[in-house]
Amino acid sequence: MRNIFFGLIILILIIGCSSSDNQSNKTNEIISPPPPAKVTGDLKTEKELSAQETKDKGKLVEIQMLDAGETYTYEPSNLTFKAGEKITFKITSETEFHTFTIDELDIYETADAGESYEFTITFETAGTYRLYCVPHETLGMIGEITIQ
Ligand SMILES: [Cu+2]
Repeated sequence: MRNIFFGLIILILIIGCSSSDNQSNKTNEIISPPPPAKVTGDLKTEKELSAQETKDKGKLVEIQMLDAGETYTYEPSNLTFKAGEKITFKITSETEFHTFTIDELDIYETADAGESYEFTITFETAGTYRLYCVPHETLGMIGEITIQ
């Protein structure tokens, strides 16, 4: 009699546990929201702002300013854009200070060793512009930006 009683209780426990497991799994599947990209309200506002900023920055173009092995180059060094196109450049210096200089457009931007710097330019006038690095121009650190 006792054995039957305990057996019943164990059976009830097993059924109870498994059914509650099923239920919780189902519930999780239904109401589990996608993980939020950012958790707090403040950060969400920041995210919205940065999305707006990104929109206003136009197209992102990354340029590596390389200097390893005494070879000084922009990568890429030749770029073509359309007149009126807004470009945000992200320049990154490898291990030395470099500049992103275009005399005709009065552009002089710099990045310290190992650092990146972002700036936005809207190219208004078609033409071919000579890009160079002030300290490394004579070492061949030059490029060309063509605006069509
Ligand atoms: Cu340089």
